Amino acid sequence: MENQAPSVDGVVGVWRAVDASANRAAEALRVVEDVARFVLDDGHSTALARDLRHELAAVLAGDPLRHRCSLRDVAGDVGAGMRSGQALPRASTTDLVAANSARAAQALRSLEECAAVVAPDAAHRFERLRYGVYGLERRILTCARAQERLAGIDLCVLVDGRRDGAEFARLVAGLAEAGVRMFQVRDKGLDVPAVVDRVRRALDVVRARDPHDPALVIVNDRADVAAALGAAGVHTGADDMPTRLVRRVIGPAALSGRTAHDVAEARAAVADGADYLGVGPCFPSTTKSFDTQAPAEFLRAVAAEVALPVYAIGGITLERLDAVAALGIRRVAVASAVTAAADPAAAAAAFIERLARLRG
Ligand code: 3NM
Repeated sequence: MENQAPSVDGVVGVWRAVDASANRAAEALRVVEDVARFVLDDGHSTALARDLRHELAAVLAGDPLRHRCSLRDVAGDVGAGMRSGQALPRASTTDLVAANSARAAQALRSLEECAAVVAPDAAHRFERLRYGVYGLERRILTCARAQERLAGIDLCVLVDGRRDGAEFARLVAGLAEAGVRMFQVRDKGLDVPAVVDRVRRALDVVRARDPHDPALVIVNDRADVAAALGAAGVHTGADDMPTRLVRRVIGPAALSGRTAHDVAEARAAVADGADYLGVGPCFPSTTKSFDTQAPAEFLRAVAAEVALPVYAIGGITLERLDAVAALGIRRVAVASAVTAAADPAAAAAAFIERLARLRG
């Protein structure tokens, strides 16, 4: 059979589908934007959602799509008032984001298909918007999930390998006893077998202490070691494996932490799917040397813009916590102020207590 142009009735129907999908997409994007803005305090995702909504409005305002509502016929809509048997669950904020992202993406797919018939020039713009929604959803859900997983974990202690494995295990045990819920095993002087040994020991200690909810053991640099031993995650920086590749190694569930030294690195880490950020160096550090310190504007900007958990790092001491908090950062990653203290467990406990008070 020859290809035939759609009948007049068919075209009217396509226009009605365009009209309905346009409304659905705009409404769903507005819900996502509102949740990002008012529930999650996620400034960057809010701006991205608003950009998508504005782009949609711009496409819909052009010819011929701006005439779409002239064919609207609510009374004649066979689907109006139908109740679906099962709505998507809305038990949490993330369910709300997932449901409305799905709604926006479906509506945009319908717009794209229908526009191919009545407004072909617009079809590819709907397609681009749909991909924008996929990215936005991943971003919001990653931030929300990371906030949930790191809730109440304001202190990360960077532990070196000590003189031997037994001394290392004693240090970790003492710190876990003092309430430390997140460790990063970091010792640039250790070879890989020694890193494996220390990570294994740290995991044994935290799992023995609390099998149901063990403290997090994060491995510095080595995604392969973290994945092989089932550690909670890996922490990388600009000289290590890119964040997107880290995810391939550690899988979807483990945490991927990333150090950022400027706003561009912080944005890239978020876009690439990091779960938390380390930002610094905030102060001169005896553990790692730097030519310059992180400017306060950078730290403030990251705290304001990034919805992921953010840990200030570099020369953090108890006395400097107020200065860090004044920048809007409530979490810290600390090495020497804990591990070089005469009593590391007491030092860690003091950090935990002060950080809890700062949170109020
Ligand atoms: N990374 P301390 S600062 C490992 O800014 C590390 O990227 C930093 O140790 C960064 O608490 C730092 O002893 C050292 O200063 C943290």
